[in-house]
Amino acid sequence: NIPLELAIDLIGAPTDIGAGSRGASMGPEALRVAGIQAALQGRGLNVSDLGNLAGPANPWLPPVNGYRHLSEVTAWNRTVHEAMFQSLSSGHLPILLGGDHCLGIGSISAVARHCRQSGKKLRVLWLDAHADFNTNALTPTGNVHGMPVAVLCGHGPAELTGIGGVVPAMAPSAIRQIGIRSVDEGEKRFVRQAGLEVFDMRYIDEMGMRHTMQTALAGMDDNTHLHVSFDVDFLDASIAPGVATAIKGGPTYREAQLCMEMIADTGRMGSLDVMELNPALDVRNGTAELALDLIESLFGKSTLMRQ
Ligand code: B3U
Ligand code: MN
Ligand code: MN
Repeated sequence: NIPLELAIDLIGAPTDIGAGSRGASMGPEALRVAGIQAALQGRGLNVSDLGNLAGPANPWLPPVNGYRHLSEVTAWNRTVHEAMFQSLSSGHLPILLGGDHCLGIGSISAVARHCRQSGKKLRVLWLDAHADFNTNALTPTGNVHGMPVAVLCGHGPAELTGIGGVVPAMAPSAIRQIGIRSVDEGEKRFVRQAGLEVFDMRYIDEMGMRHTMQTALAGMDDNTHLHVSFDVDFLDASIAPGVATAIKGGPTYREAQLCMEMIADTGRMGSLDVMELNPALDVRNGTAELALDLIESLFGKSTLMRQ
């Protein structure tokens, strides 16, 4: 379903500036060591590794006004935004190698800007254990990786909500959250108030991954740009230890594979974030290898029987 002449750009964002543990800064290199470029090239795709973006170091300071490292988070997100937007403008499919999930702000604001410019409809799939819908008033930690969805929907500091030039960068109705199982109390109320469409683990348990994905992907057409924001802590903690906040009760290997395969079947994925991979907490790079296995499925590895 993915055209073979498609050019893919790998963009490394080696920072843990929005996280509560150090180590996601090593995520891009772990995915390279796992062989991401060769694996996707082996699928007949034309893959360029654009190397790593640069940004401020992590000063590891306590939150100020409910945000940790706001100026550094802003600098990284501006850089990510420009790199993602440039790749999309060239007609390429960018894969952002995170990096913690605060960088979803820069990434998805760029995708939204590209969609406005090209007249495409935006659909975002947010694969995550967390809703990432905190604000500085609601957050228990001050870590901005718990806030990107709220910021993209216009709730947050002006230096972050304004990164794409239009506030809000996207409407809550453009996003589908899948795999959610750890949401803070105030955050829960805010998710409901905003009307986010959430397919939490209770929903997946009751309805199954197949129905979940059919519903989450419904209503897309040839003019839809599908962005996948894959927080590796989406996966069950027992199969993916290499993340800062591993949460039990997540999708199994088979459920995650089906999720990725059904995304591939749409043929509409135009950009991807792979976030929160933390090699400092991983075991022999196994979580990076698992993430790569699933990324290959996003590009149609397992759909040989369908063409
Ligand atoms: N909701 C918590 C925890 C969290 C969110 N995202 C991650 N952790 N990775 C918070 O800090 O906002
Ligand atoms: Mn996340
Ligand atoms: Mn998460």
